[in-house]
Amino acid sequence: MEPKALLEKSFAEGIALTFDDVRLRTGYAEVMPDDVSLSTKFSKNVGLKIPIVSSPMDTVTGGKLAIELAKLGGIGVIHRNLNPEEQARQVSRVKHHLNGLIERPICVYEDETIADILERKRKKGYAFHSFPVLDRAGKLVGIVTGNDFEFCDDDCKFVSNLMTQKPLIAPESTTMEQAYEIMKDRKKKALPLVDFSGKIVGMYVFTDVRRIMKDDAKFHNIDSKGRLRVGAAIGVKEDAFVRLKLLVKENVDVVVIDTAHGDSINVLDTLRAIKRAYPDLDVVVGNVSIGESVRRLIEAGADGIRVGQGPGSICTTRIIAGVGRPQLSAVYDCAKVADSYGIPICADGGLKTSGDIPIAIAAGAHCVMMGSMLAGTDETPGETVFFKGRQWKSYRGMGSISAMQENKGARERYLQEDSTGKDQLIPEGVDGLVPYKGRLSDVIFQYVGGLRHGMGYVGAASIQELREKGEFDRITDAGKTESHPHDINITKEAPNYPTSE
Ligand code: CPR
Repeated sequence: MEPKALLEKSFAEGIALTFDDVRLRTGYAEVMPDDVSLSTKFSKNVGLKIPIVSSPMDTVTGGKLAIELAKLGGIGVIHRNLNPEEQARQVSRVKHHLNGLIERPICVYEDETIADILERKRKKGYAFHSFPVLDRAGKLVGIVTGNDFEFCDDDCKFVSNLMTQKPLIAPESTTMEQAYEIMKDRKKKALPLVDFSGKIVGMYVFTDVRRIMKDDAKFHNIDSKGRLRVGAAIGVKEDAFVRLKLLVKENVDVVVIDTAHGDSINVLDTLRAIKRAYPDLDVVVGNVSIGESVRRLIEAGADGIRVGQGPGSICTTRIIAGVGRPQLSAVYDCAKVADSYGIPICADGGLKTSGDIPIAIAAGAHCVMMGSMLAGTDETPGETVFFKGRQWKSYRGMGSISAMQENKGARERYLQEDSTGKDQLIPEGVDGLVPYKGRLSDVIFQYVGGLRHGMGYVGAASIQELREKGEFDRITDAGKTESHPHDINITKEAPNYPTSE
């Protein structure tokens, strides 16, 4: 990245700037907003189709939001205010969401009774109804589906009496697209795949395949096996390794060592130990705001850097501890160091509108992490509440008093893991409500649209070009007032401009 005149000058004067201090200059453009490329990276080996990552916060990223965000091209980082098993389960939900092929289908034997199968279904909590039927030599001999169970008047009957014999099958190499056409054509709900010896080696189920085929897959952020990408937050020391064992088993794409002060001995030691134990797993580390911290983390093995100390909308760190660095200068300082190692920077926190995304990128970020801008959507955990005539959803800092009281992980993030009582805790964030925002896809559409327009104005055809070409003007209070709508009573709320709180 070339030096940025304004940010260099402000550094020299000892002044740190943030989003509202600047606006991007326009530049000669040969590219139209619709034609810009938004692909980028979250970490060395984990790509993104849009530069948006969701915060690992318990009011933002669970499995549901992570699925939707990855389908839109970004990535969600599952929070760690839940036990390791539950967190791994959420990761598994994301990884299996597009899994059209069931690699190891649950089978039944032809000499079992219907009662046996129903009992097993109940005990194991299977929510599906189609089972391939095997003989005791393990060969596929039939299939039973929901209809067979529904119309069965005697549970003592053997599976072999009810099953469809010689079911429709397909070879091992059948793709999901081919399976969809075959099942549609033959009106079959399931399609077992068999190898040359007649052994079952997989199965497609029509309802799953149809759901996947209907989604617009070209926007999906997927791994090399076609599964949605997902990240997960971990702590330091023992917490990290307990979680990692389960997360890696579920094929998590990237983990984020999630701490308020990333440049500290426990984080560095944990990072080195993770890279020794899991050399192929990408690890994003933070949070930091100083170039020298980035150097230490990268030298210790970091594959991505999370920048932001105190910009978060729910954060009180700068007020409580007097510490932190306005976000634009933090991103720039960190990016300069990270660039020399080829490691991506994620600008975490403090974004308020879509216009802050191109600003963060022009300052050096490869992607942005959002909490409040995604909070309040349908896909975030929690219910909507009705208050003062409108709908809201809760949003809270991970170091807020309630989050820390509820969970050790949140206390650990703020180095207070052994304190539990309200009187012993020093919160660095607040609890609150944000306006209900509707569907994540609508919200992301506006954010991505704003970014595209920004790139069009700058004349940047890619994220890297925006990082290179983006230059800033410092603005004054008058400039800021001028930037917002003024001298008008707004009568219609725009979908991308917050008018009421
Ligand atoms: P916003 O997008 O809401 O401005 O910021 C979200 C980011 O704030 C998170 O990704 C996280 O890094 C940070 N964060 C979350 N809880 C926090 C508390 Cl209690 N204190 C300081 N920073 C916090």
